[in-house]
Amino acid sequence: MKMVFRWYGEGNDSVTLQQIIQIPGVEGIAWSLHDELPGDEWPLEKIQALQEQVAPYGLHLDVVESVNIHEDIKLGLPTRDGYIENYKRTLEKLATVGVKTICYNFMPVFDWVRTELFRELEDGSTALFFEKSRVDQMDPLELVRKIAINPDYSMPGWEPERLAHLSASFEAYREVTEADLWENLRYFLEAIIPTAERLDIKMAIHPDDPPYSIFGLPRIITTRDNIRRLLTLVDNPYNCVTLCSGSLSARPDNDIAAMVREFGDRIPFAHIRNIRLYDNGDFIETSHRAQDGTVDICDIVAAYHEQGYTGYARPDHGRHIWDEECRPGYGLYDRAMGIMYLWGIWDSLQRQSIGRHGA
Ligand code: DNO
Repeated sequence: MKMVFRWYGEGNDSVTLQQIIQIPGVEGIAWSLHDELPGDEWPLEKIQALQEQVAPYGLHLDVVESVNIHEDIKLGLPTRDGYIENYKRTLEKLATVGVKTICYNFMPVFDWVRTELFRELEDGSTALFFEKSRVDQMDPLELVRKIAINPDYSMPGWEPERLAHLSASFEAYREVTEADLWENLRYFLEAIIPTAERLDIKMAIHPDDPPYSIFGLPRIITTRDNIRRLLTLVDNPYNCVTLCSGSLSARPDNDIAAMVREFGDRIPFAHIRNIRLYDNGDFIETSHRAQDGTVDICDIVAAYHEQGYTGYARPDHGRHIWDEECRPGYGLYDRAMGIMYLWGIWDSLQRQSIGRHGA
């Protein structure tokens, strides 16, 4: 298991590279050029500038999270071919600094969705929260209208300055079904995977978060069956998945450890975090410790260990603790503790297996 830490870049992140190297066992950052828009071809100079900035810390740049996909590709519009060419050229440039894995997602309009970013837990810390009934009952266009009149109605991702873009996107997706989205994903993968293979870069799709349709938008990377379908859609070792335990666990029928055991070497990147899922479908993010949530982190790490996992892993969203001011879910303290928890499980499994083999 090769541990990395997500870093948003100087000026964009409250965490510094100096702090990251002080977390035991972290060898690289999961990074991106956050000011590039989906569909843009990334400038080599900017990639190299980041490389120079990070080099003194001895951290590698093997994992990019994310190179985002332009909506026209997800919508299957004729303009997609130009954006796919840009994507390929970006891959070529990333290969020059040694990138090995790219995390991306194929979620229409939104990336992860939450209803609150700072919901208080019993211990006074705060964390990202999803209130299912609120999202289920929401008519997205009605919400757009409401926020335009009164910004107090807005939710994360629904800020007043995004409203025009949101209503246009909902309009564009009105006729797009899950079957269409699968077809558009296939088209993208068929175009991109030969380039990725030649460059030795694994394309690792991130599951949808939460893993079901919301606001009437199709979502397809949601279950074990659908991940199986994704991997056979273009059956090539470079077509892979970022197995995100927290995202997938918002469905009680998703058994993450079983997925690790089944998908094995098609998981070049593991996001490991816990959530507490309630019976009504709401969920809140918790510490990484198994007992604090409903996700059996111990079994998940054991499943990776059984595989002799050599891919990349990172802790995922953390709580906001000790008065830290940070990007929602991306503070230093709770994620650093998460890493130590993951190493604790891993190292003791390692000791046991060495002991067993030695005996
Ligand atoms: C949430 C992340 C996601 C992920 C993208 C990948 O914090 O796990 O935003 O980076 O879905 O494209």
